[in-house]
Amino acid sequence: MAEVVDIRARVLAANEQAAAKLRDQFRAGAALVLNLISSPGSGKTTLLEATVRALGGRLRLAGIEGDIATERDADRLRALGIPAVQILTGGACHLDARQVRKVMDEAHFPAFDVLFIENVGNLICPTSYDLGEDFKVALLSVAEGDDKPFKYPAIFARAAVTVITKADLLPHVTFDLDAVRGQVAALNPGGRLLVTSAKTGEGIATWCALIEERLATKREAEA
Ligand SMILES: Nc1nc2c(ncn2[C@@H]2O[C@H](COP(=O)(O)OP(=O)(O)OP(=O)(O)O)[C@@H](O)[C@H]2O)c(=O)[nH]1
Ligand SMILES: [Mg+2]
Repeated sequence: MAEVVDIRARVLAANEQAAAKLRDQFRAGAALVLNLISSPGSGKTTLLEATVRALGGRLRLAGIEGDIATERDADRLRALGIPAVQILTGGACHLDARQVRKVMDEAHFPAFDVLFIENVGNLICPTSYDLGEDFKVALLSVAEGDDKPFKYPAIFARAAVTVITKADLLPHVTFDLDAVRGQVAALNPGGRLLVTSAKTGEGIATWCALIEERLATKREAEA
């Protein structure tokens, strides 16, 4: 058991080193980087599609998509005209910083203002792996149940922003939004919570404004 813990600690330490290098690289490029984490099907790629439609004309956006199989998500972003690279993890349930560095170093990745890294869909493994991002974004769709923040506390405690998705479905599902607000506030008092629907457009302008504000703040801090 002690050996397992030791190996895990070493893997995470190596990841931290790679993430620190990535963070330096992103800072040098004056770019903002978001790491999106949620269960499969919560609406990560759909939110990114809405974001590209809203912000693509103003900012240079790019995507890295993590999945077990298929290029589907990267294809969806490329179809909207932004550069996107698919990382296939070969079964692993999360992206790691080394994989992101490989994309940055080898793919002749074009310069960007904002990079969205969509992690492999689940609320558990991606939480521990720093990808050099500025902040993590946890997504929770209203169809998943209003008990999830307390059941998966690590991600909701670490994500600077929680995005509730599919708000258009609220009339059709049992989901106590106030209860979720309370759980997220308890786990992460400094965090933001946004309510969105990619279908109706609710909350998308607020989400895009948050991205623009965080990018401006980062650039001012580095200037
Ligand atoms: N009603 C409704 N459906 C949505 C919304 N956003 C996404 N969906 C649907 O939810 C399903 C999953 O959306 P995706 O964006 O592919 O989810 P994802 O989190 O990227 O999924 P993985 O990459 O597989 O983890 C699709 O059928 C979307 O059309 C929304 O705001 N409202
Ligand atoms: Mg997706």
